Amino acid sequence: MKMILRWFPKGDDSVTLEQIRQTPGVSGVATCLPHIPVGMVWELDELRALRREINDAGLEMEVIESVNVHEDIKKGLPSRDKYIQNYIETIKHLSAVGVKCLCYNFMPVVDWVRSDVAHRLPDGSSVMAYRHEKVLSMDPKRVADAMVGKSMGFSLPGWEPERFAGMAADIEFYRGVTAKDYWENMRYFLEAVVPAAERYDVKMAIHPDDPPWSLFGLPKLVDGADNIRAFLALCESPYSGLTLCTGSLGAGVHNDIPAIIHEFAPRIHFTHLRNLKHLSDRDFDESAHLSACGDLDMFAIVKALYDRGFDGYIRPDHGRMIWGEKARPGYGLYDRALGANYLLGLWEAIDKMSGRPWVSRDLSLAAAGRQSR
Ligand code: DNO
Repeated sequence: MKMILRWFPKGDDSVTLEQIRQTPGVSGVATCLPHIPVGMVWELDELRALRREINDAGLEMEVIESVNVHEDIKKGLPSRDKYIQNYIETIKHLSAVGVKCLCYNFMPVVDWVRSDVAHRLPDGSSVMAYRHEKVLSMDPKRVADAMVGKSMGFSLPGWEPERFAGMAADIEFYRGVTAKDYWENMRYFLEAVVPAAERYDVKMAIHPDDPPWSLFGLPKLVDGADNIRAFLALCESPYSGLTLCTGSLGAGVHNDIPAIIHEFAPRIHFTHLRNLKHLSDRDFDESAHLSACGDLDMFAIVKALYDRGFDGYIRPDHGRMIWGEKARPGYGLYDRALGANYLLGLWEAIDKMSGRPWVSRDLSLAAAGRQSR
């Protein structure tokens, strides 16, 4: 298992690589090239420069989050083949710079959705929040404006401005797309891309839909155990796997995350661990990582990963904004660093009590790797 943190390059992050390196137990970052328009090839020289910057800071770049999937692929348009070829070329380049895991999603038009990205809690911290009726009362453009408007001047991953122009027309387009068509478009993409992922040894890890229910009449794909099972059956290769995002799946009160881990463990390559507190079945506030702060039992989640021999990547997901920090919503330093060390503490305790400790070996290897650079 490797603990990593998400980091945004090109000066678009308040958190520095040096701060990440000083966070105990963190060996690398999940990163991206956000300025490259969706559908275009990520060129090798840019990737090499990014890796150099990260390695020079003593960190690894083994995970990319995300290479977004062009809407024409999700829509199944004839132009999709050109974008699929570009996606494959990007995978080849990622492999050449040592990337091992690629997180992506297949959500149509909009990525994750919140009604508020800076909801104040009584203790003065702020979190991202979701109020179902409020989201339903707005069109996606207004949701986007509300989210981006409170994002402290940082870009929001998945809410790139390039999406906004075509949003209304895209949503209209999907009115004519059945769930069956959408699954077929997904299959077409996987059948083309996964052989390349195998060839270049890059594990694909689809991110669940967030929240895990349909919005604005759009199709949903990865929202719980049944659809995860159906998704993984579309392409049996271990290179077509999952990003297990506890916050996304956990927003669905029907989802039993430890059971999902037990069932799909060999296909889980990346995990986003965070907690949330429901106000109703469809309303929630994100919360601090601790089990006591939300509805998810983080001990049971980490234990399930441990028991199934998880050896992929974990990152603490969205933290609260605390201690006066000004950062991209969900991606400040302080609460994610607390989260990382809480999760590592759980892992170490479970590990030591198991009688077959791995953690000391993993962490000392990570430390040794850094010293040798
Ligand atoms: C939000 C993130 C998502 C995620 C993508 C993966 O904070 O969890 O934007 O990165 O859905 O493709």
